[in-house]
Amino acid sequence: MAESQKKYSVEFVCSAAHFKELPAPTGEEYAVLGRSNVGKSTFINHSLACGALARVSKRPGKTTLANLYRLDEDLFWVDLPGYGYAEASIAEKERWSKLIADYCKKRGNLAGIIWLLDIRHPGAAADMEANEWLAGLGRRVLPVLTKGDKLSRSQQKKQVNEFCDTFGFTEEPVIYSSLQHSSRGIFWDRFDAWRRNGNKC
Ligand SMILES: Nc1nc2c(ncn2[C@@H]2O[C@H](COP(=O)(O)OP(=O)(O)OP(=O)(O)O)[C@@H](O)[C@H]2O)c(=O)[nH]1
Ligand SMILES: [Mg+2]
Repeated sequence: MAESQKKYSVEFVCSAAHFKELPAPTGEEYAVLGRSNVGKSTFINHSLACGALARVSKRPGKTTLANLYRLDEDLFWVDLPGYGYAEASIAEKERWSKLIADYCKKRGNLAGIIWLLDIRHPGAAADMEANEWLAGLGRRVLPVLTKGDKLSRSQQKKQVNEFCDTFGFTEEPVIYSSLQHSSRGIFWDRFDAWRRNGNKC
């Protein structure tokens, strides 16, 4: 894919505060999961070159609903609220956790989880907890390290090794930066291969 080219014509489908509010599953769906403020919504906007479709904020806790996007007839992505945001009210945190857990466990057409991790913070407590939970879930997971532009090449390499050691990744995770056009092509090559691999099983 040419770096500047749009891969899909993305449209927003709907938002859900609770699992049962999601539309009936159709096609193949992928969730974008990660700690609050890791860059999930930014990643969606940038990788899909869809402007500011997903709402972004400097402050954590911006995405509070599951937002469903249609990429093409049979392909959907879901932007989820972040986990690990300590400042939200107890009630809100409980709703987010339940929405994430219900969605990841029960969604019938969930084909895989794109798991975003901040490249600067391998082994953050909330991610360690998520890692255990994901291992028990048995879904396919594609780890992506965000905010790559915050580190030099040599620091990136060091962090990638650290992530592989900490989480036992067998393949080096993709490094993403919403400030670098080249990230798009690198990510889509990996995603398409991962998707094809899953569809073979
Ligand atoms: N430098 C840099 N900043 C980024 C990158 N990705 C995201 N950010 C910034 O990180 C902040 C959080 O981004 P969001 O996309 O709102 O993060 P989120 O994970 O959706 O956050 P919640 O919805 O609150 O869970 C924003 O200020 C973004 O501009 C990146 O690749 N590089
Ligand atoms: Mg968000």
